[in-house]
Amino acid sequence: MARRQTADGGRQGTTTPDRRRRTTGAAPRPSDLLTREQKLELYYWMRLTRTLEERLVALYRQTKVVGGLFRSLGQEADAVGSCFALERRDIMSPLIRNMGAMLVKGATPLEILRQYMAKGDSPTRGRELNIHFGDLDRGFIGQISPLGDMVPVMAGVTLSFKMRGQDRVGLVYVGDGATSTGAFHEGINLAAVQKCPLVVIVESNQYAYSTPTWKQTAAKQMVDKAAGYGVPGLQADGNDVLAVYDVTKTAVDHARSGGGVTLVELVTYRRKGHAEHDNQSYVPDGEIEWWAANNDPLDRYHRVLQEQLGFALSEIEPVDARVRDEVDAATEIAEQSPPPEPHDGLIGVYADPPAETPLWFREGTRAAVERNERAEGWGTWDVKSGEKGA
Ligand SMILES: Cc1ncc(C[n+]2csc(CCOP(=O)(O)OP(=O)(O)O)c2C)c(N)n1
Ligand SMILES: [Mg+2]
Repeated sequence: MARRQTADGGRQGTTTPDRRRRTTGAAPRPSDLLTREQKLELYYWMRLTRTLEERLVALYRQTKVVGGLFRSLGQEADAVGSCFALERRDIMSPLIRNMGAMLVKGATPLEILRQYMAKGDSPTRGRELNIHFGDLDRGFIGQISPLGDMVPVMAGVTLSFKMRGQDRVGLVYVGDGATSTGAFHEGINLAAVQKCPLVVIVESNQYAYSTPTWKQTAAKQMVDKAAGYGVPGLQADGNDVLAVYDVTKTAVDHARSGGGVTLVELVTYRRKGHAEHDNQSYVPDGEIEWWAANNDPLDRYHRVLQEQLGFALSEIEPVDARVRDEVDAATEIAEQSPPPEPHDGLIGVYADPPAETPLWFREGTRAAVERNERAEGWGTWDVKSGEKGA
């Protein structure tokens, strides 16, 4: 109960530099080895995530988005910093708040805009919505909604890497709520026992829908759950993109070197509701405002770039301008995309030409009933005459 006492849910302590150093291990930190260009690139991906989501909100209000709109406002560092620790050949399994991770892995703003607007030339041709799409060539898997279920899927994916002797790592995102599902437990347990090269990222954003974390798990912090599976647990300030990168890179290196699973908890905060329709009436007064004013990941990294990493404003501002231009250009194209054709619903579902003869029940309802379902004299239908019996 005590964790709901302060405006930030008792999390102010996680933002201090001291804590970052304690949770990410000995110097030099992995992020110290990033080039200047890569450090600016981290800012680019976070800014792109935010601007693209803001554009989606505008489109949503114009009723151009089909279905729900899920934001990662305040969580951009968590998605971007973690995915940035992967190599191109690695596989990542995102959730609705990991658009930033998908962008890092190569999803484009145009694809995402088309997908949210259910356009005919979107990655799923309008058959799925929001960021529910994947591309194994680029290393991200299409997500499914049941919470925690991608953990066993990624246990299988990474077990296959191991059995094939491939130098590849998997990373799966779950929310704090998803850690309370059976699928999470079974998946991480199997991966731990099999020493799969898997990183499990738990995004502790303090809520699952309208349920605060303390109401759905008695664990004090998600990282403590690692002990139950016999795997290392690391925790980082999820609003500090360099700390997120450091802790994830440590876990990725551990997996790549044969060490197996690491559970990584990223402590952050969901500043928007579950989806755009959610008015957040269940959130205590002042909590969202506290995080917006004191712990915004973009504001923080903007300051770090200037005050600690020696970037001039004249180097940062062109990134903002580039992002604006890219999102504007993608929106213009996506808006002109056509809606799906009815037959788009079948493409990619059935093999063409069919690998097998069509199943009997597709040959015609009446014939199928006559030949397969009703024995002679059964019920009121007379098979021979094709008429109703007495
Ligand atoms: C097994 C299952 N139960 C319930 C739901 C409905 N549901 C969708 S999202 C959500 C909350 C998710 O919370 P969390 O895992 O913390 O992720 P967050 O949305 O905070 O990123 C719920 C309950 C679901 N998709 N799957
Ligand atoms: Mg959550």
